Amino acid sequence: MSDCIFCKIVDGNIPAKKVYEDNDMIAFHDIRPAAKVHILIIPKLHISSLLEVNDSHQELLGKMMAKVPVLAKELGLNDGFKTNINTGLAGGQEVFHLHVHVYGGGPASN
Ligand code: DGP
Repeated sequence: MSDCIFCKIVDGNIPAKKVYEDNDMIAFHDIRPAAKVHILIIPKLHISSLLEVNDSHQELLGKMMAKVPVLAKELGLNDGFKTNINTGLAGGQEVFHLHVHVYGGGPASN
C-alpha cells in the first residue's frame, strides 16, 4: 500500500535497522523503543491489523510467531520477553500494518 509506512520499510523506501528478513517477513528495531530491546516483526504482505486476518494467513502468522523466540534469543533476551499485537484504534494500534512487538531487557535507555 502506497501510504503505509511499514510497506515503505518493506520496499526499502524508508530506512530501518533490520534484524531479520526473508520472503515472508522482516523484523526491525522500533523507532520508539519501550525497552532496551524492542523489535517489530511484520509480514511483507500488507495486512492492516489482526482484525483482517483470515484462514489464508495461518501459515504466514505461524512462521512469524515461530521467529519470535529465535530473534529474541539472538538479541539477548534469553530469560524471557514480552510480545503484543495492538489491534485497531481501540487496541492502541498506530500503524495499520500488522506487527508483533517483541521487547525486553529492562527499561529503554533513551
Ligand atoms: P502500534 O501502536 O502497535 O501501532 O505501534 C507502532 C510502532 O511502530 C510504535 O512503537 C513506533 C513504531 N514506528 C512507527 N513508525 C516507525 C518507523 O518509521 N520506523 C520504525 N522503525 N518504527 C516505527
